[in-house]
Amino acid sequence: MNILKEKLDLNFIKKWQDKGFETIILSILDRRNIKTESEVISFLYPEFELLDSPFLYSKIISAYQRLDRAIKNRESIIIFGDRDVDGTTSIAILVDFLKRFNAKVDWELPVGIDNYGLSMDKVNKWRNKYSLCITVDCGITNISEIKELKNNGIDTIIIDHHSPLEIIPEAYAIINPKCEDSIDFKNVAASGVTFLFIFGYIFYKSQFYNKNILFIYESKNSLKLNLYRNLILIENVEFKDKLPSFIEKIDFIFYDLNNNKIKNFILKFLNNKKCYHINNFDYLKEIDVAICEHIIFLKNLFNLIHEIENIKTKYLPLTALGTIADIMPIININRIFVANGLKFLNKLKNITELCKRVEVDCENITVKDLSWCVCPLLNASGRMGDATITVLFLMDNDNYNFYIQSILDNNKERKIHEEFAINTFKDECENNKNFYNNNLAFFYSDKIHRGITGIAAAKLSSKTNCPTIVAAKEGDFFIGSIRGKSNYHFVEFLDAGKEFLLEYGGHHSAAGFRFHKDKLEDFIIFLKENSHKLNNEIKEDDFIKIDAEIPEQYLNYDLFKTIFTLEPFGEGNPPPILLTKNIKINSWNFLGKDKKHIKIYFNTIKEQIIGILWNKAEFFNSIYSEDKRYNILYQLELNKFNNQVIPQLIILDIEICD
Ligand SMILES: [Mn+2]
Repeated sequence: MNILKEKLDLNFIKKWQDKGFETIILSILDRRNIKTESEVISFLYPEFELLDSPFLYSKIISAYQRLDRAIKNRESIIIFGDRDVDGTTSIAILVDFLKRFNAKVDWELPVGIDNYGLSMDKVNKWRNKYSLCITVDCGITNISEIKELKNNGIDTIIIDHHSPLEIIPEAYAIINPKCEDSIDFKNVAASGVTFLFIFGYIFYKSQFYNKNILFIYESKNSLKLNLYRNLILIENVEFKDKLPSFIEKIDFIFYDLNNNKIKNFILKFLNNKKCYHINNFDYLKEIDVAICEHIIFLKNLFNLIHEIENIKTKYLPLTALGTIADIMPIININRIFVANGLKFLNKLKNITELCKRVEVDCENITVKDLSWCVCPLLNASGRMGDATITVLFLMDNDNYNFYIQSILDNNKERKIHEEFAINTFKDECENNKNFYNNNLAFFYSDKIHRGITGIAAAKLSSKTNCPTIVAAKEGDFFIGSIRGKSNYHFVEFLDAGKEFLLEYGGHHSAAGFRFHKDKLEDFIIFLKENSHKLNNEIKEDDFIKIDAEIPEQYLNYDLFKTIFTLEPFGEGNPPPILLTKNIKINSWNFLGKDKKHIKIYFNTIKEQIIGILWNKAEFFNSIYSEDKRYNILYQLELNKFNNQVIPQLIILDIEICD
């Protein structure tokens, strides 16, 4: 067992233990480098209030001003998005939201053989019809189309999360974390950027926009004065004997003061201002770190802006879907989107019903349920040619049954195409990857559907055990996807072929591309020359980093409860890898019809716990001996089966303890 157990920072552990946090949770956070007060709190309490202020986006106010003008003058607005889950949820959020403000809004997305992003065809069609265009999940690379829109008298607001090229489009405003120096965390899906956009607009329309708000509270026998403007903490000072100069320009005051003398003094000084007494949230107050006061203040402020609760329930579930589907890491603000989105998901009748149809329980839904069962359904219509139905479904909470039927029909069709593609290639896996030094596989055909290249590549990669490319030839072009496990970024990999790729993009382990049929030879040569970059072989000295060692007496059902407070798990936040030494096996049996897996019953002091060892029956047989004790490396899983939830260990490795 090649493991690495990193040393713990005992000062860190001690500090938070004193505040009542569990040691095991703290060990995991420490080893995952979640250390500062705000990182720890935002991880353990992914509260809505910890979202970035939308006003950190430098062009957002001019975007709001332009949008306001369009709404006021009854201008026709066109919203243009993308056909995948991130694109369709972004459209649904923005269109539904703007309709509440009586905006005159139409929307479109690429259908059929349309390429990703804006096109000159669209631009020409929109002339004389619209005066404002808002792109979501695309736009940042549409330099000439946006210039042409401008020439035609159409302003463009770009809401995107893709990386900009060297040239930035001549848009009216660009809202994109990858174009902002002041935004540290840039790995946000378009649905997340769209949510921040509408959230900021609600604040922009409220009485608190551009106002100076003072938040006064007592902490450790001192008095803290925080100045906020547009949800950004501008200044924070400790009160000694003199009030800070910014006191002169305060518009609103929120206070939490117990000492009457101080209270009277301060409130007298500020007597002509509007004051609100703070309601405390005890679970936060008790922790006693500054970031919790920030959350408490914003909770009180947001209580006065009623629309905020509405947009949370209505749009956070869609934001979560876009975030998960685009494989964003579920850390930082994505964790806030996903944790809260999952919480409100069962409030949306359309999505609840769709989940029901595929036997997913909306009450205890996980990221895995969404990415394995729900996202493929939402993608199916786009893959089969037209994602219009997906957007209509996402926006509709009354007549969703009709849309669900179409979605399920499209999904059926998608599966047929997918199976056809997999059957076409599955017997060639070994030969094919041999051709690329076993570092990758490339399959192409003019008989497969362009919409399923991604799923087919993902499924084939589990047979090839290497990054796998599937491309469909359609007309004069090859359109394809690359999927699979690699330490190398797929977009970076495709970068090397940019001379003949007409289009490419995506994420670390999922990317797509398009090239002209005459370039097939070049593409194959490019793959051969670059395949070594994708070499995944685990080196002898590679080890698995463990998150915590669990002594046998703590390996019980309470441990599951503790560990699952770190949910939602997913990309960027995997279930912790745990180690328990010197444990006894009570009994075991084979699982599966070809006896490839093993189910093990461990005897711990308190409970009998089930462990599953996938695909390693042979290995297990070779080491098992009745009188021995074992060291195990595992993750915890709640196995939902027949309306029962069975806690079990997924065994990653096992060895005899000596
Ligand atoms: Mn996207």
